[in-house]
Amino acid sequence: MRIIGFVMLFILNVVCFSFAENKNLLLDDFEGVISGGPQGTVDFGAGNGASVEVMAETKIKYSGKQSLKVVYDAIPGSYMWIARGFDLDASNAGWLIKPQEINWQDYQAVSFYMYGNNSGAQVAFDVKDSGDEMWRFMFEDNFKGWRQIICSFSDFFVRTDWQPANSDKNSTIDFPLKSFQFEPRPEAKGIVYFDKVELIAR
Ligand SMILES: [Ca+2]
Ligand SMILES: [Ca+2]
Repeated sequence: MRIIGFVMLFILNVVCFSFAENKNLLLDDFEGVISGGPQGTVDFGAGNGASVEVMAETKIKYSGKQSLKVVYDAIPGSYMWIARGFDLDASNAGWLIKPQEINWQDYQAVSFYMYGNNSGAQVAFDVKDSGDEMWRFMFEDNFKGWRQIICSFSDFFVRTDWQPANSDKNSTIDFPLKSFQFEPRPEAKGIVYFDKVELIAR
């Protein structure tokens, strides 16, 4: 009985320990209607001659029923954005959870899955902080198929090429973050897919 009691205690400890560990938090899975415009679910657009279109993709997906397909053409000197989150021009682009309901101190990184096309394109992943300051993480489309891109909060840098007019420009990443956006940087053209955006636990 004593041994059984000891084993039970051991199991209980293991269970408690695993429950005590922080879990990753799903922010966005790009499910449901994918649409643009003021009532849209994605805030996207382009300038200086670039073009971008977004749609739901049900065949090439990482999780759930669909991924976000992005067809883009970034000519030299152009820019674009594909954003989800809060306080955007598209009123239905919010994540699965509100920024103020997240315990940000429990997380060290934001990650997403991209289906690469090995195009060599430089891709920016930006987040907007609570002071409307834009932070950037850069990576390259140098792989084929799905890959998880993990962006540690400490690896983001302040964008120096552009900031919103109301940005606090304090060079501090202020939580809660409000939105994220993808931008294939010029010069590049092709198709990429994004899926499963989550916060990575400490
Ligand atoms: Ca999905
Ligand atoms: Ca800031």
